[in-house]
Amino acid sequence: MDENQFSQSFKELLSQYPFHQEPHPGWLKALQYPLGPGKWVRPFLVYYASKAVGGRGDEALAPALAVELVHTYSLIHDDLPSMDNDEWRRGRATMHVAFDEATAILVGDGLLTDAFDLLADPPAELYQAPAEARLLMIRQLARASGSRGMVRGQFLDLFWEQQKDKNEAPLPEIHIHKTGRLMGAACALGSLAVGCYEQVETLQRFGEGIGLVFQMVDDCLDELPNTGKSQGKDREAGKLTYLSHLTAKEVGEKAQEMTNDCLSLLAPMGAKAEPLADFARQLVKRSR
Ligand code: GRG
Repeated sequence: MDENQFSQSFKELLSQYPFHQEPHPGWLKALQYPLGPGKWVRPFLVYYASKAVGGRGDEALAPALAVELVHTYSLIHDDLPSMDNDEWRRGRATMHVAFDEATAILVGDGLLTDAFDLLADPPAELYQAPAEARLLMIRQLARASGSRGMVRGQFLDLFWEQQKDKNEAPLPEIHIHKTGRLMGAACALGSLAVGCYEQVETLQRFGEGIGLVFQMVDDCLDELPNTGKSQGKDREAGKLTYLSHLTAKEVGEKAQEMTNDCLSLLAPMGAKAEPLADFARQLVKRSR
């Protein structure tokens, strides 16, 4: 399965979510609203990582959707008035604005929980990984997103936003958890999905590093218009970002340096890992 076929199949799979026979029409509309126009960075990380260890590509579909469900839940909850209070996401009104706060919380809860159902029991038409691989994928994703992963990062982010001396904030720690862990899990899941257990740790480290770079680039993009998100939101909220200490040019240079370190992790994997490496190179240069 090449990347166009993966993209097409992923799109179809996404449109079939939540795979229930007869969901309530209002609930169905709410569940599908936030899933549309993302960039699918994490699903593609799952796909390219699976290819890097010799997979066909189709093994990545269910885990890619699981990671995208967790990511989308995190965006919905992050946008809530009690968190980042954002009204614009993925080029449209945020979930709680388009619907209401209770629906946004419930949809987030639904997406998060369904991600693990999907890994445990993928739809029949998808590749069925062996039980051991499914268990390992569930554990990997749970640890990356739970209290020691992304949620911890979100807590630290909100905690430091309220402190007087934000300069003390451990920025890399916050972002490794908030953004890096899930990208690390995406890469690890790609490897687990095809039953390659030897490269899981390397790919996880690669994904986490790329996640940190992704966040650095995101901090710079926050200042630009037309990214699909609210412009200058982090600065206005008084958040400490990479731009609090460095110029955009310096952040860009640092991001490039860190990308090179991540890419060196892939070198022993040879040509099969080149598309994953290329994808990472594109992420540093992205403009949205
Ligand atoms: C609320 C539990 C909880 C966690 C929130 C991911 C996150 C943690 C908050 C989202 C806000 C944010 C700026 C996070 C940093 C990660 C990031 C850059 C997310 C946006 O990812 P993209 O650009 O989004 O891949 P799309 O919409 O393309 O999927």
